[in-house]
Amino acid sequence: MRIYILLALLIISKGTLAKTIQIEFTENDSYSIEVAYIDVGDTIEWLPKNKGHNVEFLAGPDMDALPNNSKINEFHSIFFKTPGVYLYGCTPHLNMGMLGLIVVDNDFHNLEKVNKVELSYVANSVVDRLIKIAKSD
Ligand SMILES: [Cu+2]
Repeated sequence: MRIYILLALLIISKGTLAKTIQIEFTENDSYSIEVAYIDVGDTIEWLPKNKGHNVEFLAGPDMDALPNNSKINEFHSIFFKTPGVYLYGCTPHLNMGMLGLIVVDNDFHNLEKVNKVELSYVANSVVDRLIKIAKSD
């Protein structure tokens, strides 16, 4: 009996275990993971492996309360508690296409708004590409 309870507890804790994903700033002015899939309760950490980059949120499920931006060359960590699609970029390079997408809980309800964020021609084409990847995975 005791072993079954232990097993059940193990399964429950494994199912709800929050994870942390690490994304690096690459030497090619990009993020090492362009499209990240996480669940509510997970954390993303951005590692300043290369200089001159940061994280600036451009869209999310709650446009009035976007996650915090980071300073250039700083480690950044965000805990995600709202399902939906998040778009972010590097402040000095986002119009060159240094952008990333995060999908929380496989929830695409705010995709239209993400797609409507006004950016440069190059950045918009990158957003289109990232959305295509996100929807096909
Ligand atoms: Cu950058």
